[in-house]
Amino acid sequence: MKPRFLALGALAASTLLACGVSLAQTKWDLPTAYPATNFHTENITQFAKDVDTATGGKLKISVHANASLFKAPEIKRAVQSSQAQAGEILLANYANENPLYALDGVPFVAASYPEARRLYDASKPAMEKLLAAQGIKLLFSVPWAPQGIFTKREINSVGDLRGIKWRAYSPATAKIAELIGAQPVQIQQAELSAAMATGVIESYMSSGSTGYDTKTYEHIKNFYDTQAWIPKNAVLVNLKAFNALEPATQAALLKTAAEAETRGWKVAEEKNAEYKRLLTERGMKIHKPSAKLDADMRQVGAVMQADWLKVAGPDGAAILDAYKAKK
Ligand code: PCA
Repeated sequence: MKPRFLALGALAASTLLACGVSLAQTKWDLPTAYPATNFHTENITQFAKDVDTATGGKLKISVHANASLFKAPEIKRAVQSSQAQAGEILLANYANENPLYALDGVPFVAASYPEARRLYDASKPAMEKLLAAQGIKLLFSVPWAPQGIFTKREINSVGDLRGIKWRAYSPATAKIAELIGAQPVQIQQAELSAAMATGVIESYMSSGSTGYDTKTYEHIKNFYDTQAWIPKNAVLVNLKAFNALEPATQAALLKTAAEAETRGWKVAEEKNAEYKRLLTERGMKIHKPSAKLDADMRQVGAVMQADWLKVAGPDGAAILDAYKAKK
C-alpha cells in the first residue's frame, strides 16, 4: 500500500505545480500593545485576514495583541532587528529617537480629525524616509481619539493638577506633567488598570477608548474633553521581510494596507463618540473644559511647540509650514 500512497502524493504535488499553484507560504508575527477588542487591534486583525485572502494564503500574519509578545516601547526595535517581521507602534513613544515621531503628540498642533489627516499627509514623506533608513517600511497609520484628561478630582485649571500622580505614556505626556507640576510615572496601556487599582496614578491624558479599554471608570470619574492632540499608531514591516516577498504578494499587501488605513480613520472617528457614550453609561462625567483649563492647556501646547521646533530644526519647520499651508 505504502508505495501507492507515495505515488499518489507525488502526483498530487505535480498536478498542483502544473496548475501554477505555489506551495510557498510566508508566516509573519505582528505584535501590538493594545487589547484584542481595541479598535486598532480589530482593524489589524481584519487586515491580517484580508492579506490572507488577497495573497491566496501565501502570507499569513499572526497578530499578538496586548503586549503579549513585546512591550509597547520594544516593538519598533523588534521589527527593526527582524525579531518580528511586522508590528504596530505608537509613533509618539519614539519621540526621543527623532522629533518627527513626536509631532502628532504635541498639544494643539492637530486636534481634529481633518487636521490630523493633513498633518499625517504633510509628515508622511519624511516619516517614510526616516523609517526606510532604519530598515522599516510604513504599511499604514491610524489615529487615536483627541486626548483629554482623566482625573479623580474635578478641576478648573491646570493648577488643580499640581502634585498629583500622573500617568505618562510618552515623552510628551511626561513633559506635560513637568509643565503643570504633576508627578509623572511612565506606564503603558497594558499596565494601566493595575496602576489605577493600586493607586500608583490618579490622573492621565489619553482617549475615551483607552479609558474604556482599561476600565478607568472603576477608579476615576472625570474626563475633561480638552481635545488636545490626536496621536497615531503605525503598522510597520521589516524592509528585508517585505523585499523577500514575491511582487504579486507585495502588491496585494500594500493594497490591503491602504484599505486598512482608510477603514481605520473612519472607524476611529465613529468610535470616538461611542466610547464617550460608553464611559458616561459606566458613571464617568464627561466635562467640557472651563475657559481657564483650556487656556492653560493651550499655553502648555505653545511651550511644547516652541520646544519641538527647536529640536526639529529647519526640516521640522518645513513640515509644520507645509501642514499649516494646507489648513
Ligand atoms: N491611547 C494610548 C495612546 C493614545 C491613546 O489614546 C494610551 O493611552 O496608551
